[in-house]
Amino acid sequence: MKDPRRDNKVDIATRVMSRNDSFAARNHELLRSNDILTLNIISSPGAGKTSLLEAMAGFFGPGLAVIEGDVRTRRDAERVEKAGCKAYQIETGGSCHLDAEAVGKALEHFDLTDGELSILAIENVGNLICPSGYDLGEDMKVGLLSTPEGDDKVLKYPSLFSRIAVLVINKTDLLPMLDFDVDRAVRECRSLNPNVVVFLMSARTGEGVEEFCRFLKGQAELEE
Ligand SMILES: Nc1nc2c(ncn2[C@@H]2O[C@H](COP(=O)(O)OP(=O)(O)OP(=O)(O)O)[C@@H](O)[C@H]2O)c(=O)[nH]1
Ligand SMILES: [Mg+2]
Repeated sequence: MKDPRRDNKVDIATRVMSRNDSFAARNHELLRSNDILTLNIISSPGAGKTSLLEAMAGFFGPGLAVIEGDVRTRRDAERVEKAGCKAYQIETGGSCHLDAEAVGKALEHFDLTDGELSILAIENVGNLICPSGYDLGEDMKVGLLSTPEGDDKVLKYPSLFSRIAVLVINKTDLLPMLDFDVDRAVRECRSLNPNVVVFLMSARTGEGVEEFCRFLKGQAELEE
């Protein structure tokens, strides 16, 4: 028997996603036409997204702009501004992910046309599930996995780890205290996603940050 309630849910979900996709396409076109490489950075809460952005601000300076996504507070935008680059905070008010419409509105707060900006990083709300399904108009999704979370997480959250272009394993300075098996996490990510590019990093000590930034610089130049 047909279940009208179920059909209704499927219909609504399809409409929400196609609405999001049309805003995402608009964002993508706007950013591409201004030669800006855009990253959608996704991880669980506390994996080190903002710490990485603070370190990236030291490398890119005003060539980097950041859109921050959190349920509440401007704390992350304040940290990134203090580190030296322009930031705009989206407070979702409860939603566990950013959507392309909110990012489109946030883009109005930046001058995209002055030629100074080459990289836009969007820090998504800390969550390994919900953000992975929403295209924001980015060129690449960057997934962060921090060592205290455990090396088993990749296959437990395949919707994220199968979609990322780059895997950053952060908090490598803690490896001597943990049983995190880097090879296992990388192998399992490659089993879902053979072309993923991997960086080992400690946003705390700075290890691996420059290598990651040089990779992004290369990507930004390639895309121009
Ligand atoms: N030991 C160590 N600590 C780190 C590293 N990177 C970040 N941290 C610490 O981890 C904690 C969380 O870092 P954040 O950068 O705020 O993490 P986040 O992913 O932005 O967190 P949310 O925005 O809340 O999801 C802070 O206390 C950081 O100092 C690292 O490489 N090594
Ligand atoms: Mg943060």
